[in-house]
Amino acid sequence: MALDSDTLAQLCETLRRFVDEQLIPAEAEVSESDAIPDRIIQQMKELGLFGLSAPEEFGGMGLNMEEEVSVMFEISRAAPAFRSFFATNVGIGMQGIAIDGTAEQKAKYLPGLASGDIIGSFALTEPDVGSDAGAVKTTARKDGDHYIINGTKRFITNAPRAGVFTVMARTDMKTKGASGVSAFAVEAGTPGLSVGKPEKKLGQQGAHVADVIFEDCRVHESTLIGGVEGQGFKTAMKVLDKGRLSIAAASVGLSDRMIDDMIAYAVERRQFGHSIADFQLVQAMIADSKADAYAARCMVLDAARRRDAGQNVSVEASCAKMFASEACGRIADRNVQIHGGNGYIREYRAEQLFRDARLFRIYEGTTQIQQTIIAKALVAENRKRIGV
Ligand code: COS
Repeated sequence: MALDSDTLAQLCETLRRFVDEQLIPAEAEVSESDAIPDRIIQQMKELGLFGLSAPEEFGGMGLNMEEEVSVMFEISRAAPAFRSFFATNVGIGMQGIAIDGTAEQKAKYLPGLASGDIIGSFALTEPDVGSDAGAVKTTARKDGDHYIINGTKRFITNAPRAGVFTVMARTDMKTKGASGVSAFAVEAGTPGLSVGKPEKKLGQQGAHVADVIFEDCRVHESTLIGGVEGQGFKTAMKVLDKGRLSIAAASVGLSDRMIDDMIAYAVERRQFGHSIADFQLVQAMIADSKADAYAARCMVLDAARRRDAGQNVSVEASCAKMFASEACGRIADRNVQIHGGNGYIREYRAEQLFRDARLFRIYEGTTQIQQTIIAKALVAENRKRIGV
């Protein structure tokens, strides 16, 4: 462990106060204005949130996975747009460089990513390439000691503010599959790289996604992550194994928050001469939510500990992401239900969190992709064992 248990407990306590005193009160403002206020971004930097997972030698906190998910449980009690603002630097926008980058690439980008002075984005998805991530159509053709990138990346979180993109592009045009894909660290402002308008979304206002367009974008071969062609898909999958645990932890944090909200409302709200918290049908929704959130928390912690112990956790990360995000969706729905008519009204947060939570079941791999990963791995393991 990078932190002793007292220091981790203190960090979590500080973040709990930050969430309760700063983030939750700002949710309505963020949702209405579709922007995170500068004062909050500054506080996030001061708290070290951008560098939670970056190695200490590059200015980060160097948290292991168990510590990182513990922090995510706390911070994710606030509306997910806040987490989204710094989480690409902790996860998918930074890990490609941190896991597979060359020493020069790490030295160049990790300090800025850890401090939050550079925002990192992960550019895998394309208009025609979503779940089938190995089918990347964006190309990077070798031209002397440069590559020329062409293609469009879609739904790229934090693209409008990114300083560096981890871009998956095909370097081997002879294969359509995953083995022909390479990863590049491409800086914003490189000629030929442009960012589209932020999309209007169902929820998570304040978190921005946009297209990233490459038109004859010329990058030096030193931008090839790890310096080896054909490794980009594997880099992306390693990044996503970790990212999925983080989304699972975010789902747990938001679940806990909504359980607090539903209980607070149920205790306060009176019908038929009683607080509705006294009615067993309402209690059933509270109890089911607690059991869902508790199970999800246990899964996330177990998978995180296994990862810290050096195990391959692709299956466990997918199980945790699938269960925790689906559980969060159920809890978001019950939260609206317990709030009754008020649950459908913007003034109460249940409506917003219901919309916000929906994305957890889609990004960083849909529930159906997690099912595929889990089943494929188990079937392959069985075949190997019996030798067929
Ligand atoms: N870690 C390291 N390597 C991995 C890996 C992982 N978690 N998962 C797969 N690989 C490797 C495989 O071992 C294989 O290597 P070899 O060719 O050397 O055997 C290679 O990558 C291709 O793997 P596979 O054949 O399983 O790839 P598929 O094309 O079948 O794709 C899925 C697998 C569907 C799981 C993948 O495309 C995926 O995760 N899709 C969802 C993408 C996603 O989450 N998008 C969200 C947007 S990003 S925010």
